[in-house]
This record gives sequence, C-alpha cells and structure tokens, in this order.
Amino acid sequence: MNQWRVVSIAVIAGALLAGCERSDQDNGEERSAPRAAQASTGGGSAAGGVGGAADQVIRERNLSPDDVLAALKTFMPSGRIDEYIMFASGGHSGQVFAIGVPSMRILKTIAVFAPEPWQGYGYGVGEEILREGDVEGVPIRWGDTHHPAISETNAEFDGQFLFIGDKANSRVAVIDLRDFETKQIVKNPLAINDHGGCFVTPNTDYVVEGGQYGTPLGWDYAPIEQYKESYRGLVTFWKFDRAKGRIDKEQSFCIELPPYWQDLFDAGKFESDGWVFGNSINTELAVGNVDGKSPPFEAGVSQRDNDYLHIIDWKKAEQVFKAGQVKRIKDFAMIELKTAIDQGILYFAPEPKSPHGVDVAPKGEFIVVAGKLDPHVSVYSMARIKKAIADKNWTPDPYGVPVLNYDAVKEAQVELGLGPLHTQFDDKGYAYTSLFLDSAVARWTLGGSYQSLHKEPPWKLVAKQNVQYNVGHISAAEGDVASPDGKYLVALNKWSIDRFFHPGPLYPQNLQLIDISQPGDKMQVIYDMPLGMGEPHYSQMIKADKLKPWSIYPEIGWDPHKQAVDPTAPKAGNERIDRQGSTVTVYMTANRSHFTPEHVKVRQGDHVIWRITNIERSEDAIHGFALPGYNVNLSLEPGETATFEFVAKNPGTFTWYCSEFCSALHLEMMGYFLVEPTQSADARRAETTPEGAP
Ligand code: RUQ
Ligand code: CUA
Repeated sequence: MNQWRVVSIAVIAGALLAGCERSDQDNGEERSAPRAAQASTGGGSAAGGVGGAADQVIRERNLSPDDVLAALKTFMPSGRIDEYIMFASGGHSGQVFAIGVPSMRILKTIAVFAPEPWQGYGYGVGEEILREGDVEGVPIRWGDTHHPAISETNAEFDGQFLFIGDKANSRVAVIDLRDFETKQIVKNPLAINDHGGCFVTPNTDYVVEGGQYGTPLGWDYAPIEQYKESYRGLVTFWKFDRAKGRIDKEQSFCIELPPYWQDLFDAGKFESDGWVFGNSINTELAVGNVDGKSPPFEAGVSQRDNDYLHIIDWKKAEQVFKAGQVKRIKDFAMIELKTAIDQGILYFAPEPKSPHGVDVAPKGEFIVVAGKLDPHVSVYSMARIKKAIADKNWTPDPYGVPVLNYDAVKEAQVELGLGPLHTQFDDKGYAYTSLFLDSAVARWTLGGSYQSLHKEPPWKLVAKQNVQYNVGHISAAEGDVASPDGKYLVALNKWSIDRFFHPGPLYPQNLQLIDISQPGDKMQVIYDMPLGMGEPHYSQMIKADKLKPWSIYPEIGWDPHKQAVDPTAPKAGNERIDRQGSTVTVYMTANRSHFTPEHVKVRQGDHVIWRITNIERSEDAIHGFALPGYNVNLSLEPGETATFEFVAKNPGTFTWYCSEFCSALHLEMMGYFLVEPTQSADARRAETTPEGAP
C-alpha cells in the first residue's frame, strides 16, 4: 500500500517540475506532439527517478506543459476536500448544483422548482413546497433558475441560506444550507416572470427580485396596444426572516416602474449601502410588429442610443412602505411610480445601448454596467450619483423619473471587446468581464482606491483569456462580495462545440475553470467541465469552510420542513397502525435493515397517513422508501421524519422497499402494503372501463 502511495506522489512531483518549468514559454500555443516531448521530465529527474514514469504518461497522452500544470492544479486526491463550493443555477432544469472548486466535481443537485425523485422531493413529500409556487391553480413543476444569491452579513457571504430565482414564473426559493434543501417557494403576485433575481442586500434584510418584460401588474389582461399606459415594470423586495428561515410576504413590497425591461440588479454596499441598481433595455417601449409596420422585438428594443440604469433608494422605500403609502394589488404592497418619484426613491442614469449586467465593486463606490451591444463597460461613481441627486442635475423621462446627467455620474468607460455582459472582482484590484461575442474573459484595472493593488494604469484592459465558447456569466471566488479572494474564476459557457464527445445534438454546457491567481496577462484555463443537466446561468462561489452543513439531523424525529424535532414523530418502540373510521395512520421506523412494521393492511378507499422516521444516528445511513403504484419515493436522512398521505384508491398487493443501497441486507429491507378490495374485481372493472370499450 505505502509503496504505491510513495510512487504516485513522486510521479506527480516529477510531472509538476516538468510542467512548471515550461508552462510560461508555451502559453497559448496549439498542442502538438513535439510540445508533449518538450513537456517531459527528460528521463531520471529530481523526483526520485520516477520522472520516467511521468514522461511516459505525458508522451502517451500527448500532454503539453500547460495541460500537466492544469491537471496538477485541479486534481483532488481521494479524501481531500475542495477549497470552494460553487452554487450554480441549473437554468431550465429548475434546480441548483453544488460544485466543488477546483476539482469541478458535482456534489449535489439541489431540487428546487422541479421534482427530484432521488431526493424524495415531490414524490410523497416536498409537494407542499412545490405547491406554494403554483400559479392560479396551475401546477408549475419546472423553473428557469437564474441567479443564486448566498446570504450575506456585512456584505460578506455567511453561508447560511441560498436564494434562487425562477425567471419563467417569477418565483423565489429559499434553500437552507444546513441541509441543502429547499424550504420555501414564493410566487410574485404582481409579475408573471422576472430576470434580476435574486440579489441580497448586505445583511440579507431583503432578497431583491428585479422584473423583466413589461406586463400589466397582477397578471391582468390589457391589449398590447395599451403598452405605454397599462403595462409596467417592477422590482420586488422580499423581506427575509433569518430566524424563521423564510421570506415574510407581509413585510415585503414592490416598486412600480415604467414598462422598460428591467434586466439585472445588484445591491449597493458601504458607500452605496441602502441602494440597489438595475440595468434596463427597451426604453423604446417596443411592442413587436403588432401592426405590420413596427420593427420586430430584436430590432425595436435596440433603437435608442441609451437605456437607463435604475438607481433605487431601498431604505427610503422601506420607510414609505412602513408608513403605509402603498397600493395593494392581489393583497401585495406596491409603491406606485408617482410615489417613488415624489419621495426621491427612484432615479435613472443613461447607459449605452441595450446594456447587460450591473455589478457593484467590492467597496461599493463604483457600479459597472456592461455594454452588450457596445464594446465598453461604463463605470458610475456613487459619490457622483449622490452629488447629481443633491444638485438636481437631471431631466425627467416621459414617466417623470429624473434621469441624471451622464457626464456628471460617469467615472470611466473602458473598452474591452465585443459583447461585454457580466463583471466580477478579485483581490488584486482587477475586474473581469465576460465577452459573449469574443468568447473571452477580459481582465481590466479598477481605479480609485484599488489603484494601489496593481501596477497597471487604472481603467484599462490588461488581458483577455479565450474561453470555449460564448460565455454568459462568470463567477470568481467570493467575486461579488466585500473582500473577493481572486484565485479562481469560472466561465459559464453556453456553447461547447468541439470540446467533448457530444451525446446527440443537445450538447452539454461547458464550465471552464480559470486560474486568475497571477497578475498581469497570466491567466490559464485549467479545467473543462461538461454539464449535461440544464443551463447553469450564474453561480456564486463561497469558501467551503464558511459552510456548516449538518452530517445528520440534530435529533431523531427531525422535520426538515420546520427545522425542528416533531414530538409526534414515530420512534423506536412506538411503531403502530392506528385506525379511526376510514383513516389509517401508520407510524413506521426505518433502520438497517428493516422497516417496522413490515405489513400494512388497509381497505380500498381508506385515507392513509403514513409517517416514517429514519432512526439512524450514523453519518450517511440513508434509507429510501419506494411505494409502487402510488408515486411515492422518499429519501430519509439520519434522524429525518416524513409524512405523506393518499387515498388507497387501487386495491392490490404492493411491495414497498428501501430505494437507497444502505446495507448488505438492503434487498431484504421491504414490506407489504395490502389493500383489500371493497368491490369484486368485475364491479371494479365495469367502473373503470370507458363506455363503448370492449
Ligand atoms: S442575465 S440572460 Cu444573468 Cu446574463 Cu439572464
Ligand atoms: Cu435501507 Cu436500503
């Protein structure tokens, strides 16, 4: 055993030497056989004479020095834990992924808006959470998860909660990071879909959900010809109750906005604390080609040279809401546009043509908006914004919103390349912006107090790193909080042509890990991670040791929905079956390797309430509970109790079993659910056979 360990370490050490020595001179070249030879250690190396073994692998696999270095930077020996955890939205999979960095190993899919059988979410339990997100009685069982937000304390990630928005249906979900499970879904009562959610204020007082396409508020009908008058934009402030771990709808409010298409949002901090910022498109109020003469959306929405950065004083808005100066729509508090203008809550600043992405710098003094159709990022200064407001240096837009003078609020414009979208920050005074059309990540310098952190002149492009391909968001290690770590950046690429074996015409996404630890023009792609499980849209990356997840639930009989012990949960010794009229309640426990009781007998038509507690206290001793014919599958983590109910509609002999391979006698972990018919088989068949059928 030991001998093998020594050898493998020596091989790696040899390869490291080979890779490190030559990686600089080979940066960015095409891979070739001669380079592979060059990358080798050249026979007996310093690494105890095993360089030859490394050489052989390097040659056989045709690896360049950069390849070897990348492998060494990302390889995680068995048993070692990743330094960062990245929470990536799952796009239209409706879920969230937890991914270890730098290994890029997927640790968990967190079921949020879509049922997930292996987590027992939506198959007997979890349905009450999914139902909270239904729209007017229509079950919605998917989501388009876009922007995850880790809870913050003093503008730093605190690792307690994760919020995720569903763009498709304008919903926000709360995930508790003690057990990595979804606890709540709230449906926005006014907006039918959104985009700029979720972003948290620096102490997670509010989870901000920015709108997207203009609609009549409250999902009402209005003809598209009345767009200007009847359609509106929106931003919602969901109040988060940290003690309860829930959004408090009663303490939440929204602000009516002109029917521009609000896009991304970010919360201010420190100098800009108390403010949120959102970019917008379609200040043209384009409605598509409704009349046979107007331009289609893609052209109509991009006609003007400027759209508006939305600058919102949420602390003032909170006071106005608390003073009751709101209108209620669908029993939800809304600050009307006129109130927002009169009370000095809402301001605009021009931003170049159809921008995208708004990101607040670590100390909160600068706000960066990317050009999308313009090769620049525009940097606004909070001090200048405050001065322009004090000086009333504005002209009103058609809805009466003050538009601040661009030159008065602009700090800098930095030319980066084609299709700038989203910006992240590091510890070296650099900002990073994704360039969708260039398929690159631009590194550029911040000015102001960040100037002392780097050698280059301020507000200048420093380097571009190519990525494969069409990058949307980027995510740096703690890259959008008060003290970013630098080190790693992940490019969330939309296209992966020529990178992987393609499993049919639906290609995986390509998440590329970039080493950003070295200053200047040294950046390196060190890992390509195919993800064939949805379209990760945005992610946040937190230091792993800030997370304090449970390994088992704190007590036996724990109800994860309440995050408290349920005193009525089944326990060892009190397992039983109670009958009251036609209601049968099962109190069951699960332990390696049996369910108690082993037989449950009911009559057809009985209402069955089935309760199960996993009474294990060992880490990872999970049991499943699969009940065929009734669409039930649970995942019971150590200590967890779960309850599901159904009407035993169909008689028969059903064999339930444990669906998690828990022990040597896992196959024996089963039981019988016997539903005695109340009618003869012929009578039942007659009832269920459609008329006219043979
Ligand atoms: S924004 S298109 Cu995150 Cu780039 Cu949704
Ligand atoms: Cu319990 Cu398998």
